[in-house]
Amino acid sequence: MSHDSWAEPWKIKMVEPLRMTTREEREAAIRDAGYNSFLLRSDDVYIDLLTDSGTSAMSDYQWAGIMLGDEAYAGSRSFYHLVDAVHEVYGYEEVVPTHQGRGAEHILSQILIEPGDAVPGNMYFTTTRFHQEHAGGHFYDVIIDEAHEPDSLHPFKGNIDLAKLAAVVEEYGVERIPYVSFETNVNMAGGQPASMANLREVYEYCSANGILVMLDATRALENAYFIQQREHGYADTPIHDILREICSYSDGATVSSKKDNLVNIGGLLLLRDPELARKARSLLVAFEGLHTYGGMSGRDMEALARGIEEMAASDTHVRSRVGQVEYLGDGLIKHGIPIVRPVGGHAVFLDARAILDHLPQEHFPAAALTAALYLDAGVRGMERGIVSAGRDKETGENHHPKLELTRLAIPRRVYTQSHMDVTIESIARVHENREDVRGLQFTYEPEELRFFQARFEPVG
Ligand code: PLI
Repeated sequence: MSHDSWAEPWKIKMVEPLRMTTREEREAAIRDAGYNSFLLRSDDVYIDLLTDSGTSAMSDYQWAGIMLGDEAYAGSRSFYHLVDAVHEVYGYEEVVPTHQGRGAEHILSQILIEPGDAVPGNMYFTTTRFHQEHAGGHFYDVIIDEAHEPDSLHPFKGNIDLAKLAAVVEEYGVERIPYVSFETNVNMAGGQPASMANLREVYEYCSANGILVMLDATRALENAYFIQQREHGYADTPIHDILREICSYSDGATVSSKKDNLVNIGGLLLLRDPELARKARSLLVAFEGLHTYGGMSGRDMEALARGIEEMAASDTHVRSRVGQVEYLGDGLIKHGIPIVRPVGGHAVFLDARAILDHLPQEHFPAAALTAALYLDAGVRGMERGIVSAGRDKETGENHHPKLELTRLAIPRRVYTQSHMDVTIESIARVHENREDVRGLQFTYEPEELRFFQARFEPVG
């Protein structure tokens, strides 16, 4: 069946009521949360766009799998179903299950990175860089310059700049580069894809130099969709085949299954080399769980196997998923609100630096905008700017990312078009009154991944 709309290829079978709050209640809630949206109670949130991670609605087929999950400690039938689904959809031979994405990042970093190594990657992700640095590595951003420009309409802002990569290789030598960390649909850049041509070129360069390429395939499905829409020669290729080709240009991948894979918990470390997989499993039993569950229950693995099958079974799912994100983004553009363009795959990113141009970056414009948005109508977003970027491990100075963004991430199969309309109206109101938004300052700054638990107060 073909139609022009991105309309959902599903209907609603069960609903979860939402609590509506008053402005006074929201004022108290955000103050109690130290102006950090991570510290709000979900009962105080109307439309929760904090993250698309672990917030998907599962299908009836997945929920049926929850009842059928095999809870055997070792050799669970659900694990073997998961292995089959990964072989079919991603194509990696070795499947190492983990409790979530950062579990896979931890194991991968520990088996490959030696202190003093360099790990080039296309923009950092918070937990990924944490584990690379925790293992003694030094992260180098080798994404193309356009990724740092909110207004650049480059269709593949997730691409790696080969000259930047070659410069790191030149400086360190191949023996000090355990792998290139290549994220699909780069989260911190605004949900921006890499092109197939770039994936292929990076893999060819690395293979020729004996350097591994490890994908962060957390949102590879959404990347595959953009390749189909934007890259010459892929318009008629099914998503399933594009996804397989993306993975073919890598030696392994980490996956947070809480995104593309349509489950609420789970992760994967996927490899080709059996020896590397042996090392991973050897650490897995200490940090995650036995190699046939890795921190997931049998029912989690059953739902995950089914989620992986379902996401790639037809092109309509991802089209509708990204279609809804684009609907929100296009609505904001129509109201003249500065956002990162092109609209990303999993979220719309408000350009807080442009919207609150009366605030210096030291007063955390993206965090302030996120709090102001919650106050207006109970819509919860997330800071993705200087607070998330944290401090340099060596100098202790704040990183100053060029992108100072408030992210509105859309859970999969959860909200309706009218929820998106309410969100657009609320942001337009906040934008109208943007002069009134005050900056924030820390009252508590955690040492690691500070954005999660930091507390603030208004400046002045
Ligand atoms: O939250 P985890 O541990 O399952 O996955 C960590 C993780 C790894 N890579 C990428 C690209 C992510 O986006 C990611 C988690 N993202 C979160 C929680 C988010 O809100 O975007």
